[in-house]
Amino acid sequence: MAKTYDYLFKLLLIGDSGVGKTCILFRFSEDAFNTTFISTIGIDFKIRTIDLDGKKIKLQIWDTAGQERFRTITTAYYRGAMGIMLVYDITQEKSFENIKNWIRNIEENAAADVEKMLLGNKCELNEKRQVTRVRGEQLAVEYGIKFMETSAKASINVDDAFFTLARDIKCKMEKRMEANNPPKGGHQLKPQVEPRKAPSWLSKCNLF
Ligand SMILES: Nc1nc2c(ncn2[C@@H]2O[C@H](COP(=O)(O)OP(=O)(O)OP(=O)(O)O)[C@@H](O)[C@H]2O)c(=O)[nH]1
Ligand SMILES: [Mg+2]
Repeated sequence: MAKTYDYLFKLLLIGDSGVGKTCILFRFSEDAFNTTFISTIGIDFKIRTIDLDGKKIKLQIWDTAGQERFRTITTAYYRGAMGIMLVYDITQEKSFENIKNWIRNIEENAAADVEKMLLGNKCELNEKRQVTRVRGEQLAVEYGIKFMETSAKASINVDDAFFTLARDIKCKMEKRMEANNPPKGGHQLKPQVEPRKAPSWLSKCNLF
C-alpha cells in the first residue's frame, strides 16, 4: 500500500493522574470531550495525520497512565519518543510541583534530544486556579521548553500545542538531515543565478 505520510513522529503524554492527558488526546484526535474520569490503565495511543508546511506528518501519540503503579510500563515508552508533552492541571498545585519529577523521569529514560513542551491544562477553570500562568511560563523558561495553557474541555490551544511540538521536531530533523547532506561545494553543474533562498521550513523554525 502506498505510504500516506512523509514523516512519522512518536509523541508521549506524561503527567499526574487526572490532569487531563487522555482528554487532551481525545480532543486532538476526535475533537470531543468526556467529563467522566476513566483513569488510563497502562498505556494507549491514538493517531492523527496533520499537514505541516506541505508535508504529511503522521502523529502516533502515546497516552500514559499517571498512576504510580504503571510507572514500569509507561517509562518503557520514553525511549522511542521524539516529543513529550508534560501536562499539569492549573487547579492542582501538586500536579505542577510534580513536573520536576516528570522531567527527571525524562532525563533518566528518554533520548537526550527529545523535544519537550509544558502544558497547563483545564485553563477554562479560572475560578479554581492554583497555578498562575506566569509560574508555568517561568518553569518552562527554566527548562528551556515551550509552554501553553490548554483546555481539553473548552478546546483551547490543544491543536496549537501538538502542531507546535510537531513543527519543532520537524525543524530539528530537517536541520539534522541538511547537516548530514551539506550542499556540495566546488563543481556545480548549474551556475547559480539566484541567491540561494533559505528553505521555507527554516522561517517557521523557532531557534531557541
Ligand atoms: N474542566 C476541565 N476538566 C477536564 C479537562 N481535561 C480533563 N478534564 C477532566 O479531568 C478528569 C481527568 O481527565 P483524564 O484525561 O482522564 O486524566 P488523565 O491525565 O488521563 O489521568 P490518568 O489516565 O489517570 O493518568 C476527567 O474527569 C476530565 O473530564 C479540562 O480541560 N477542563
Ligand atoms: Mg488517562
